[in-house]
Amino acid sequence: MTELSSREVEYIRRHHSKAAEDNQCASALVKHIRAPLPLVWSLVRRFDEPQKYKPFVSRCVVRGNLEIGSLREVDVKSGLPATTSTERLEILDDNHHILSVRIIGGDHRLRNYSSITSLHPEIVDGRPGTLVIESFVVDIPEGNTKDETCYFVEALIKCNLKSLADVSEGLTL
Ligand code: A9S
Repeated sequence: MTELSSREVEYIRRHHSKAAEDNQCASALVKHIRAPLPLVWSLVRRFDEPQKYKPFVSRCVVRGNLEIGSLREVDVKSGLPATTSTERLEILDDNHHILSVRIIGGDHRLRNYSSITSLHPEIVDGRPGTLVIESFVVDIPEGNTKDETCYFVEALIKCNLKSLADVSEGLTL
């Protein structure tokens, strides 16, 4: 991962500061997207349709409407070490463009997983762009090391952010 700029470090400190316990791992990933923030946010904010950009999601059902505490049942595609995940909407802030989701169940091994995604406007090559920062905290599963867990989750988030960039940039004229 490239070095973080002081601006990115400041955003992480302000919005993502979550200390990890000894039995947890925590990290943050950054993605610069060549698309305007409102477009990128319109995809990220859809707690009910993560499949709009997440490549591993095959289906998602939300009970009730989009409010803090809403739960979604996410079905993931075959070939992954899980089939379902139950996730709770923790933060959906349309003013500061912050989404936070906590995984509360599922047949996978990510216990006490929570993530925060924040969007920040920037200019890239003289055009409106979006800096996306996604951080997470998760328990280290029994039998795995901190490094293995961090590597596994970071790889998945990198795929999600790459896909978010591809979809957003593909929608940008
Ligand atoms: O979906 C996300 O935003 C992030 C992650 C790490 C999701 C991971 C996942 O959905 C799998 C892709 C199925 C991998 C869950 C909940 C558990 C996994 O093992």
